[in-house]
Amino acid sequence: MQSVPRSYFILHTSYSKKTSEQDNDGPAREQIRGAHEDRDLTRRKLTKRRDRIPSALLKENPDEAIARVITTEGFYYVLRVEDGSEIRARTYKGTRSANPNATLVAIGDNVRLATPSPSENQDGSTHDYLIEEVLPRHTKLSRRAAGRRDAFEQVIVANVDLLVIVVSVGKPKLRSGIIDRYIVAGIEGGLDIVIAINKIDIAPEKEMDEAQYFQDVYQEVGYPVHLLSAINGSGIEGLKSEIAGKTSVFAGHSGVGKSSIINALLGREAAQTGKLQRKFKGGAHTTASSTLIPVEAIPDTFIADTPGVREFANFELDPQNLKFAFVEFQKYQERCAIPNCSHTHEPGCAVRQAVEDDKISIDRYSNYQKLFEEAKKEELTRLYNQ
Ligand SMILES: Nc1nc2c(ncn2[C@@H]2O[C@H](COP(=O)(O)OP(=O)(O)OP(=O)(O)O)[C@@H](O)[C@H]2O)c(=O)[nH]1
Ligand SMILES: [Mg+2]
Ligand SMILES: [Zn+2]
Repeated sequence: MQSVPRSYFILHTSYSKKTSEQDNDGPAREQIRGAHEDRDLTRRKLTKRRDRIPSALLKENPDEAIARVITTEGFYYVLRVEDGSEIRARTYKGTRSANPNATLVAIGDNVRLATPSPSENQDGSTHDYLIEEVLPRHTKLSRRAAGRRDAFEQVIVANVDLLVIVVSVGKPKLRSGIIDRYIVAGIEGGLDIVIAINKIDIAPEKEMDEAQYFQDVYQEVGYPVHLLSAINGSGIEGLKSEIAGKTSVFAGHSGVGKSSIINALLGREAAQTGKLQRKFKGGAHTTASSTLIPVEAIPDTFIADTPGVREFANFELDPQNLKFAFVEFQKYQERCAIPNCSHTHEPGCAVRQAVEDDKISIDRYSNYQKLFEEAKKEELTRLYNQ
C-alpha cells in the first residue's frame, strides 16, 4: 500500500460532498444509496466483529485507517489494508471525496474507513466497512465518461506509476492511434509509459515488419517498446524488469492480450483471459472490471488489469496543450513562424517541415492532427454549453 502523509490530506484538502452527478462506474451505488437512510444506523449495522478486524485497523486512532481499493465485487469494493489483509467496504451517503467531478471510488484509490466500532456490534453478524472519504489521487488514468456531455472524469485507476499500453500485431490489428491516445492520457495523469506489442508468435512477416517499424517510432520518441508473446513467453522477462517495484496499469483494446501478459508475468492464471471466457460469452470483452493484482515474486509490485476498450475518448482534450504531449515537437516548435503555432495549418511551421523531412514520424503527426480536430470540436461544444 502506498504510504500517504495522512495529516496532509486531512489539513489541506477541500472535500466535495458526493452528489447525484457523481459517477456510477463502480458498484451499483444508486441502489445502495436508496437503501440507506441513517448514517449511524447503517454504520452500526455494518460494523464487523472485533475478531474479524485486521490488526492494521485496530490502531490507537482507527479514524486514520487507510486502505487501498483493489477491485469491485458486486456492490462492494475490496480493499487491502496495511498488513496485507483484505476487507470489503462500500460507499454510503456520507462518503466524501477529494476528487470532484470524477469517479467517486476508483481501483487504486486510498480511502479512509469509518471507524470500526466493535462494541456497537451486539448480534455478532458479519458486516462491512464504510468508506468515509476518498483521498486525493497522486496519479491516474482517466477517460471521458461515455454518454455524458459534461466534464466528468472517469478514472480507470488511481495512484499507479506506470501505464503499459498493450497492442497486438494482429487479432486485433495494430493501430497507432490508440497508442497516442493513451500516451496523452498517461502524460495528463502523471504516469510513465511503456508500450507492449503482443502476439508476435502469430505475426506474418508483413505484420512483424510493421511492429518493428512502430517499435522504432516510439522508441525514438523515448518510450520503451517491448515485442512480446504471452503464449510462448518471448519478451516477457524484458517487460518484467520494466514493472519491477512499481504499480502498473495495463490498458488497450479488447483481445490484445492484456490479461494473458499479466498471467505470463505472474506465472499463474490470476487474470481471466479470452480462452476461458469464450465458453460462456462468445463476445469480445473478457475482463469485466479492473483489478489490482500483487506480483508476489517481486517486492512492491502490483499490476492493474483493466477491461479492454473499443474506443478510448480522452478526458478534456485541450487544443492549446495537446502539442506538449507530443514531446518530439518541442525541439522544432520554437522555430515556427507564428508564436503559439498549433502545427496544423500555419505558414512557416517548423514541426510540419520536420514531418516532411522525416524527422518526425508521419504516424505520430497524423495522430496529433486527429486528436487536435477532436479537441477543437470539444472546445466548441464546451463554449456552446456555457
Ligand atoms: N497467439 C497469441 N494469442 C494470444 C497472445 N496473448 C493473448 N492471446 C489470445 O488472445 C485472446 C485474448 O486474450 P486476453 O488476454 O483475454 O485479452 P485482453 O486484452 O485481456 O482482453 P479483454 O479482457 O477483453 O480486454 C485469447 O484467446 C488469448 O489466448 C499471444 O501472445 N499470442
Ligand atoms: Mg482481459
Ligand atoms: Zn508549428
